[in-house]
Amino acid sequence: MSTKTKHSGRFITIEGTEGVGKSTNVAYISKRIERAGFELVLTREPGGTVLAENIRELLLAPSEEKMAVDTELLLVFAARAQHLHQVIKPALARGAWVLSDRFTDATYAYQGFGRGIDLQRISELEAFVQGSLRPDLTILLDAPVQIGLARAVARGKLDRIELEQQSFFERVREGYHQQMEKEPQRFAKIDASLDLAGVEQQVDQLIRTRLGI
Ligand code: Z5A
Repeated sequence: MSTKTKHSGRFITIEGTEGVGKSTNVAYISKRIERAGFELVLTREPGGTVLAENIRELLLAPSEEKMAVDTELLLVFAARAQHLHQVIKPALARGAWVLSDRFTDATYAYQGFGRGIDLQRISELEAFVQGSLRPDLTILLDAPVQIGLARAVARGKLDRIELEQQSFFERVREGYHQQMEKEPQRFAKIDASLDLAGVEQQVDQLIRTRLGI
């Protein structure tokens, strides 16, 4: 199918706690967007460019030296600045759709609610790095923390952040809920505790109603 041109692209993000199925559903949503004939840039955070993927490795590799929470926050935003400059902004400017596996809501949830960093500080960095750019739609895959963690454990080795206590992820999930309450029009919540068919059915419905494809 030929790629349709549009005057302005759409910026879609997908969020949730560990193992809820972001990667699985990103693949499914991508196919739907491409089938509708739009150019799609599929990306992720932290990462999405060579430099930002290097920062991702620093963020996720278990290390003997404990990473200070402010270091973690600044690395996340350093990677994001590069990602926006190199990938997201140029794609949106040419009318492509961008689908990112995580974005700044993850920073509010993990660094803000999880690590306890002042949300106002995160909001200042968000304004500095992004200006007024925000996602058009954020899909929140929501499931009890234990379900996602069990899926992540079954899949294999855990990274530095995945090794956190369950209480950390409970705060992260609560953070996502609060973000959604602040901006209900931008968020769409999916019950990710269902089996894959049940989740895809909800995603299908969401794509039809919110994206019109
Ligand atoms: N982070 C941060 O702290 N601050 C920030 O600003 C940003 C990120 C942007 C990397 O994220 C880390 O960076 C993350 C937050 C932090 N924390 N950690 N660690 P990531 O997105 O790359 O990593 P992740 O959250 O750990 O994602 P994940 O473990 O890859 O999970 P997922 O993508 O949500 O799930 P999945 O791989 O699609 O599915 C997991 C398994 O479950 C897999 O075997 C599937 O086949 C299975 N699955 C999926 N859906 C289902 C259903 N419905 N039923 C049964 N089984 C299922």
